[in-house]
Amino acid sequence: MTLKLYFAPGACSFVPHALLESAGAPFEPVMVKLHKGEQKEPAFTAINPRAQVPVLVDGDEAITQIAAIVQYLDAKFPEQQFLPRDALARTRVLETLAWMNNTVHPTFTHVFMPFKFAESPEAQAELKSFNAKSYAALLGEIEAMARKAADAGRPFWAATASGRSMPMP
Ligand SMILES: N[C@@H](CCC(=O)N[C@@H](CS)C(=O)NCC(=O)O)C(=O)O
Repeated sequence: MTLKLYFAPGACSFVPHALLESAGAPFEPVMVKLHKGEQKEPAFTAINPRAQVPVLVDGDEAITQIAAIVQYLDAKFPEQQFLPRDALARTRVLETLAWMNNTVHPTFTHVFMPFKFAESPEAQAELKSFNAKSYAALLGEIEAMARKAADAGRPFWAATASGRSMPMP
């Protein structure tokens, strides 16, 4: 059964999208136009009631949340070694992935979609400027991580078996 990935251009769904591409696995990419609100249409909420991409569909199963999808793809394509086999190295990748997913990404969302978190224009403006500062600090942390990896001659964060780096959301 062919895997299906519901994705949106420029969205965090690029993480499993890049993994599927690098695995060379046959999969069907299904584009969801977020700017047109397609994620809220019944055809999509029947697949993910939370109205978000990415969704990986394998047979009758619809899997959401990047951290879960990444671990599923790692189990499904073990030869790709998307995640390290060594327990500590694997945990470090998941630690960074969790932080990107639960801290960096939501901070970014507050900057670019403040209307999701407050109603009044004043509250939205404050959310935007406050989170822009937090986001700049987070980018600084990411830059430091990248520099540390480069100095150690390692690929940025996680390497796949093919030598490519695993992208983070
Ligand atoms: N924690 C979720 C985050 C998913 C998420 O925030 N997806 C965004 C795109 S980056 C989305 O679909 N947003 C729909 C919307 O803005 O209405 C995951 O790991 O999958």
